[in-house]
Amino acid sequence: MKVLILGIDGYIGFPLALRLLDRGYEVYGADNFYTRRRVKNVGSKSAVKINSFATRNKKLNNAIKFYMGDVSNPKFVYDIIRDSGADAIVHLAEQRSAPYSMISLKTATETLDKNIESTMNIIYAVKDLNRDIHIVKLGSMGEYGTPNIDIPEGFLDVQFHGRSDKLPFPRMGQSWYHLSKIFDTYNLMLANRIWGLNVSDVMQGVVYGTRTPEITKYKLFTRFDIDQIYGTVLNRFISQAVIGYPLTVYGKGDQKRAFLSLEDSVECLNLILDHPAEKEYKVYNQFDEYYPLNYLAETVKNRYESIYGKKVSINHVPNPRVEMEDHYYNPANQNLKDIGYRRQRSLEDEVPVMIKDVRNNINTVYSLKNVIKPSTNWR
Ligand code: USQ
Repeated sequence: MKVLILGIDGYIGFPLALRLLDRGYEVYGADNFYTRRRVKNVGSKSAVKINSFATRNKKLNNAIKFYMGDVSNPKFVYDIIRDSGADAIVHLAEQRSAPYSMISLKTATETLDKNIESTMNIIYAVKDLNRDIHIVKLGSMGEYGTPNIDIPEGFLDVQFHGRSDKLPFPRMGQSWYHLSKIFDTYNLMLANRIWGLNVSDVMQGVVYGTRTPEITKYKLFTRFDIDQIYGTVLNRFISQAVIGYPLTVYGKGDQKRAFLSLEDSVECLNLILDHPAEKEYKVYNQFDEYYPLNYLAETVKNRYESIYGKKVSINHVPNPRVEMEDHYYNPANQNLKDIGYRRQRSLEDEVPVMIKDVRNNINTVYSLKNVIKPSTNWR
């Protein structure tokens, strides 16, 4: 099978490429190295050392057919879909930071424009060039927000005034980034309804981790961001513990979020590719477990203290985001289990591995100390 990964240089894109190559897929990839540039612009870089894409691919005997370009450019998207002859496209090439989208009007509209445009380019190119292509699109669990009822997978059985229907679950994202994903969701749903496109829309939780078996095998790390804009919560907590910086829990810390390891994220995407949507719009809630942030902080603190004997403190900083800090949360992920998903790596498995990898890059982490403190405020 030929798979075209958009955003192949990214945190998930690169390990996914390694997995698919090892499993015998023909891998094509596109990137414009936007994340590398943006992270540099906020004074940061990957805390774990990574090679340039060219070096990575060279080490793989140039097994990845690479296209350099921007997926918000329609001509580029049509050209690479035509040239690759892809059977499936995995779209991981969107602006991925909620805090970035909340800096200013410019970053909000940039996020909305670029993300929506890229998905629309894929939709139209697939409709015009080959409607059999399976579109695997990375959405976000954050599209749902934190409603006071269970979260199903995309759709809700509704009874109203004596009638019933299955309707899209209300989306209540809490940043312009999450809103951009919500627009993608509705655009993909419509594309399926009117042209029968094959869509798997993946509502992914927060990913953590430094490794997959292929990263270890090829000794090719993926990026690992820890700054206040691009770093996600567990990756930040680990790095903070390593350099003796108090863990930055935002607000009360009883916010619950859905999480999964990098290994599980890559495995789930592989499973979804192996189970293509057939003229349907299918939603997967892609996560392993959900936890309150306090539980993550305590886990990192306890593991670090027990392995290294050094004290880790937890600091409840004023929440820079507007979000509920104590709420009901109960999302489903049955669709993934139905196609064979079984957890590969638990939080407890991953934390010590991450600590070790980050400690191996401790000087870089120290050098990023001044971009850890949250300074992007939703208010
Ligand atoms: N948080 C802290 N301390 C920190 C950083 C974050 O307490 O130092 C809290 C945030 O307030 C939030 C939670 O941790 O409640 C998650 O924040 P995050 O920065 O780890 O993740 P988020 O902004 O939600 O976005 C990330 C990815 C995004 C993906 C999303 C999945 O950047 O691309 O879509 O996770 S989800 O969270 O399910 O929407």
